Parts: sequence; structure tokens; C-alpha cells
Amino acid sequence: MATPATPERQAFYDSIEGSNLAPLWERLHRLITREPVTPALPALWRWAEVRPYLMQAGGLITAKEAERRVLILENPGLKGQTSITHSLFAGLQLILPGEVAPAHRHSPAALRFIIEGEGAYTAVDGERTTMRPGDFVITPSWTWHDHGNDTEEPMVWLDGLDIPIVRLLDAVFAEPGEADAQAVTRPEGDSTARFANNMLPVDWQPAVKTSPIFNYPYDRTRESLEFLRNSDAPDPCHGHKMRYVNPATGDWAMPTIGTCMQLLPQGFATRPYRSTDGTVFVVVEGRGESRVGDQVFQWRPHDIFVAPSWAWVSHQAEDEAVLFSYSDRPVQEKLGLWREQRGNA
Ligand code: 1HN
Repeated sequence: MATPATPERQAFYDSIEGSNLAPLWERLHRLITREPVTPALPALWRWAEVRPYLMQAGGLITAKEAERRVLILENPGLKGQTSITHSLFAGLQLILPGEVAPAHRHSPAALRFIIEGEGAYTAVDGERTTMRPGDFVITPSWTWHDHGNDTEEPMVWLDGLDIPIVRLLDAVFAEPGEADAQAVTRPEGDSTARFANNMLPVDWQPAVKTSPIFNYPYDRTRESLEFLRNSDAPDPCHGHKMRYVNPATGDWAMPTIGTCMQLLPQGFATRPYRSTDGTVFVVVEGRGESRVGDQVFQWRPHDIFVAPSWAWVSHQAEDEAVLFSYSDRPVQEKLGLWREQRGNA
């Protein structure tokens, strides 16, 4: 309960402010709430509405001049904060034919989730990977990365970064590259051969906390979901849901961002579910609707929506639907903070 600020008390608060002091009892109830309270709001970005703006940006600035031509998906409850939840960044990046996004590196880590176009590359620490729709690609913390589009079509992907987490900790570092494109030192497929075929080089030890696989291609993800759909009953809250894994540790693929892909069978309606990790969803396939808190979002492929921490979420798939999602769950788990709750109706 709020403590009444009598004139005497207020005079006292005013007098101590200059000494950089403040009364906790005036703020305690706003800091320590019975359950998570967030200014972040449920929100939906429709691809049909966003894509034309992205193409318009393509006519206004080059990828090189922008360094990264990205439209930020900013949570309407967090205006000006460059974030989609309190802990995560989301943006849509466009690279037009012939363009490069020059090499740089930074301590925030990034994921790319490919939305449109096929065949552009991203290079990470000397290895390129070709990107296709539905692929989940990782740029680990402090690795050199540049992107290029040698195809005839625009390429668009979702950038998910842990910037707000790294900023909270005041641990942001960045460095520009010497050349636009970094030297290619390993052939394409190198990391897949070494790490993505259920084997690891015998004496290899992980030096970092991020998965050594940097492209998790959609065709393999889709194949697993297809198999599960045919053999298992769907989970009442998740349908058929898989998490991306670091094969060297069994942990999440990234230390700060948890990533999942789920399939909802045609006509399937999930039971309400909530968890403390505010989550960004990308519609990969299908149409349907999701209730997030008090909002209902109707979605189709390439739409993106966000569920704030502890908001109830339920989905209904009209067609068979596939949703990619990411959140800060690995961080909360490490700190012993993560909670979930399954609803009934
Ligand atoms: C960044 O470096 C990339 O490398 C994308 O493609 C999005 C958003 C904020 C800060 C840096 C990229 C970014 C970013």
C-alpha cells in the first residue's frame, strides 16, 4: 500500500533529494509487485503493411550508408527505447541486389530469421552461409559479420538482438571492419560438417557459450515438425514445439536468446499459457489468430507479434501453422527466475 505523503514527510523527501537520497517506502510497492508488471504491450506487425515501408527505405538509403538498413519493431509501450520487449531488440533488415552491409563486430549477439528472398549470404568469422526462408542463423557476440546479396531479388530477414540486456549491464563494445567484406577463410558448409551432423571433432572443446552451428536450415527443422505431427499428440499449450540446441552443451543455441519452432495442426486451438520471458513470434506458415493478454491478433505468413512477460497467450491455427519464436528464457533460467503457468480453458 502507498504511504500517505504528509506535508512533513514531503518536506523531508525534498530535503534529502540534494544528498542523493530517497525514501524506499514511497516506491517499494511499485518495485516489488505480486507478479510481473511491464510497460511492454502486446503488438502485431503485419507483413502486408510493413513490407512496402521497408522497400521505401530501400529507395532512400543504401545498405552501405545505413551500415544496417533496419526498421526497428518498437514496442508501442516502450517508445524511443529501440526494443520489442524490455530485454530484446527486433528489426527487419533489407538488402537489395548487389548490396553489402559492411563488416563489423559488437558484444551484443544477433539472430537472423529469414523472411523473404533466397541466396544472399551472411559471413561470420570467415565463413559464409547462404540464407533461405525459415533459416535461423546466429551471429555470436564479438564475431565479425557482413552480409551481401548477389541475387536478383531483395532479401529480408528479422534481426533479433540482446542489445537491451547488454546495455543494462553497460557491456556494449563495437568495432568497424577494415574492409566491407571480410576475407573468406573457410568454405561454406564447414561448420555444418563439423558440428551439425550429430558428431563433434574428437578433441574439440567449446571456447564460447554459443552454438558452433551458425545456420539451422528450415528444411531440417520442418522435417522434424512434420514427423512429430504424424506421431505425437500435440501438447495442449504448444502444439508440437522444439527448441534449437547447442550440440556441444545441450543448452540453448545462444546464451542470451532462446529460440523455438512450433507446429500447430490445422484447426488446433492451444490452451492459455504464460511465462516470464516476453516472446517474439514470427509466422512462418499458415494463418490463424492468437490472443495475447486482452488483444486478439489475426495473422498470416511473415507477420510478427510480441507477447509481454506473464501475458496469457493462446493460439488458434486456421491452416496448419508454423511459428518461430525467441525470448530471453536462457538468461532467466540461469538466474533461477524463469516461471511458466499453464491455463485450463
Ligand atoms: C546489427 O549489427 C545488425 O549486423 C542488425 O546485421 C541489426 C540492430 C542494432 C544494432 C546492430 C547486423 C542491428 C545491429
